[in-house]
Amino acid sequence: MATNRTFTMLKPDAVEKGHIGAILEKISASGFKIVAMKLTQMTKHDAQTFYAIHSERPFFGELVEYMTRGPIVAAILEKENAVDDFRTLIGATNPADAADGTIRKLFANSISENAIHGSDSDENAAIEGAFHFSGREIF
Ligand code: IDP
Ligand code: MG
Repeated sequence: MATNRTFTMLKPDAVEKGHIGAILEKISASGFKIVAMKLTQMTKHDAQTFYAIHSERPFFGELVEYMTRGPIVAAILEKENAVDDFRTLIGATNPADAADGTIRKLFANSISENAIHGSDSDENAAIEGAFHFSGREIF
């Protein structure tokens, strides 16, 4: 069943380059309401847990280093068909393959440092949102 929420992180490369404002503007202009948001920094344990599904992949160590090297913006977003529409808005994992106008096409440099995260299913949106936010912060 489709829900109306997804979870996102503006990743360390996007924050380092000063793109928080421009990316949030694009998210808002695309019809997403920000339900919860914070600037935070993931610990190594956080990143290993969040990306546990990729733990056997050759890039896992690089991914954990990248995601912990500086602040991120974590947010929960609301919109009809949120998960699928947000994946469309951010574009393909590799910015070289991302469609024109997508956030990764505009703000990402490489498949590893690709500016932004978007949940890939309703189930993962709920898990990832709960990972970063307590119920008190959301409601
Ligand atoms: P997604 O973020 O588009 O859902 P995933 O395949 O779930 O892509 O990968 C999670 C993250 O791991 C990517 O966003 C990217 O930061 C990193 N990553 C994915 N594939 C590679 C790769 O081949 N080399 C290096 N980093 C990668
Ligand atoms: Mg993914």
